Amino acid sequence: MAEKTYDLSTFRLERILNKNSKTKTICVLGTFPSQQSSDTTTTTTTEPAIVVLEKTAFTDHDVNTTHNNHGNDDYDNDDDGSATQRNSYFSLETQLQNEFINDIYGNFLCFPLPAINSVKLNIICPCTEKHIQKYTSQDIRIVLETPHLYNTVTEPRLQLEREQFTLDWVYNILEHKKEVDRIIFEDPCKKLGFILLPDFKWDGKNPETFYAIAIVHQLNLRSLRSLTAEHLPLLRNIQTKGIAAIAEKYGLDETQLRIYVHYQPSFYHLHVHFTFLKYEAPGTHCERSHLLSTVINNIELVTDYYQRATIPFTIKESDPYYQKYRPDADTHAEPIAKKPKIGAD
Ligand code: M7G
Repeated sequence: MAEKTYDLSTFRLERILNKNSKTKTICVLGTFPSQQSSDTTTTTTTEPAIVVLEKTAFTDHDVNTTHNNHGNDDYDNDDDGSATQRNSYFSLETQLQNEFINDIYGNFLCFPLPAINSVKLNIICPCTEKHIQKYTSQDIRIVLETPHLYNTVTEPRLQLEREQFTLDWVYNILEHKKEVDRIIFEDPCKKLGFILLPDFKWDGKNPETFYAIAIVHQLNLRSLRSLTAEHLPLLRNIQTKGIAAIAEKYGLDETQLRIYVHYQPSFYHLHVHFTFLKYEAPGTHCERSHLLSTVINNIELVTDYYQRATIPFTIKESDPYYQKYRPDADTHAEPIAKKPKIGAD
């Protein structure tokens, strides 16, 4: 199948779903035209799309001034000896618009070269109602998922195909159909193996915002709730080999990495997040992220820890399932026989 291409000028905005001045992101809903061909005719329809724009973080290279010492040279010599055009804010080509200068204080707008002025852009097309919910700014609530709630509310929900995000992108990666050239490391073992690759959210370049995910080859592991002592070798393998691969390729030490799983995840195929510790990646708050080292330790101490634990997670107020997780919902009632006896000898 031919690779999809997008022409941003054909996008039609429907509404802004979310924007954040701190993370400098904006997320919009709209449509792209789509051509459908039959044997005789070609019709143009539209497909709903979410577009996420994010201003990228500065890199050390952006503020390089070494070329300024070489007079009129138009090119810098990179470490590998190749010549690249200057791409720093401090270059002749950068335009400065003077807002005001007051004594020692200057205020400007700066228009740098396009090469260092890129914006990261993610497209989800065609998107579903569930994607729209995920990307829409909404009030969230924290709920406590007991094992009983997991079995009676979460698990049945996961069984309903339509409630889940499709995992096709995951299988495309595991089957080497997509993102093959982006793979950082692969252990092909069906039981202990995984693929480590840059996350969708990372531009793949700036180490300050490093973000990779390890996707397990085992197909039956959904989330934290699936993990028992049987999976300790898999988890330790991801930890050890993931850390080694990242050190080799990106020069990041294990003490500079935040390695964790989300609960609840958006995608119910077990994967582990690796992010640069100094980077406040989305989803690193304590109500969602569980450090892999803690997960391993909890299971070492109690083999069925994640089947017995009450695990918090956040849910959007507008989510139809929110009411089922509320403390006053009758779905909380544990079968009497299973209730622990408090104070029993
Ligand atoms: P999650 O904890 O299930 O959900 O993590 P979250 O998105 O709410 O954090 C799934 C991770 O997979 C996220 O960090 C996504 O950015 C990443 N991801 C999602 N998709 C659709 C892709 C993809 O197509 N390719 C890659 N490389 N990463 C993806």
